[in-house]
Amino acid sequence: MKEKIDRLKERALAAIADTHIVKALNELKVSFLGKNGEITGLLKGMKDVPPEEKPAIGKLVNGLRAEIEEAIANRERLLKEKETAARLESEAIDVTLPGKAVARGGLHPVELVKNQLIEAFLPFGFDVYEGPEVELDYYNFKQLNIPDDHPARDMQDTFYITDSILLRTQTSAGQIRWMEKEKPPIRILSPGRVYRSDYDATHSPMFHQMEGLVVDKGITLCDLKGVLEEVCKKVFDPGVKTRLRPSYFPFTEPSVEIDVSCSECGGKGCSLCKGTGWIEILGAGMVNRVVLENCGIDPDVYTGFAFGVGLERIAMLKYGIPDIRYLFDNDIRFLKQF
Ligand code: 2U9
Repeated sequence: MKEKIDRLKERALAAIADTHIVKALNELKVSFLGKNGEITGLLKGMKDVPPEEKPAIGKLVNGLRAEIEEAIANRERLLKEKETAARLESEAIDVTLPGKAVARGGLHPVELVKNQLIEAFLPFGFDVYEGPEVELDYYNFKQLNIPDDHPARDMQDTFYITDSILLRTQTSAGQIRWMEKEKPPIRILSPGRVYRSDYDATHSPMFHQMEGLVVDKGITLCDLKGVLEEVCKKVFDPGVKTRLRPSYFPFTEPSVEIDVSCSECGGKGCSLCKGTGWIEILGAGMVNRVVLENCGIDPDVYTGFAFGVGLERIAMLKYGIPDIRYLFDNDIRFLKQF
């Protein structure tokens, strides 16, 4: 029996020392110390030991059990330490590595121009109102005094949805809605998308406009000139010069076009201003009394001025963009420059 105990001791300690994973160690634990394990087997064999040897052999078996338990516990601690060290090493993060930069978005040049214009107009007390893009012929043309035979009403120029519903060609359609609801004094800015059947380097079937409308007692062309000159100085350059040229729009009377002095040549004449020294920026005028009447506003009591500007055109001039289509290609190399 003593020999058996010695052999088991040798085998168990060698097996424990040779185990490299905790799971295998647990299996050894069961096979030596478990209910059906080898130590239990030895204890069962005690019945064959002569009675006088039983105390000494019992002591040896219990001593062996304690020794195996201790060896397993020591080995388990060692293996767990090794496993933890290996896991920490494999999961190690090098905090000195450079981080991944988060790409920052930016505003589209048309959005930039829109915001610059809104900011320039706000001190004059304008509200911002964006009307619907799908409009009635009634608001887009009829109420704006655009006659039935006007070329803009042609199917070639306007996107019709039905005979009386269309994609708005100007944001003034929304301003008519506002004028029908609100009483003067009125001061609104209407930025938004408009649609015209046009496509080349300076025209896109969808583009953005900012239109504005002021209606109150005693509004004159001087107010129009003063406000728009101030805005041009803010948006372009404090030293910019402006001039008004006579023009024609059905919804304004008189109508003007406003030019700013060419920033490229300072007014001497260059390819940008086509040798004139001036660049056309916006259209404007005193609101036609027919339009005021259409909206239930008495033109003998109230007068107003209105203006319209194409945002893509301003963005192209400000940032030197040669073709309007760059603005809609969404090429990140282009957009990143703003
Ligand atoms: C109401 C009455 C009149 C808005 C105006 C213009 C002149 C104009 C063009 C500029 C470039 C359109 O985008 S563009 O092609 N606009 O020239 N717009 S006056 O007149 C109004 C607006 C609202 C009730």
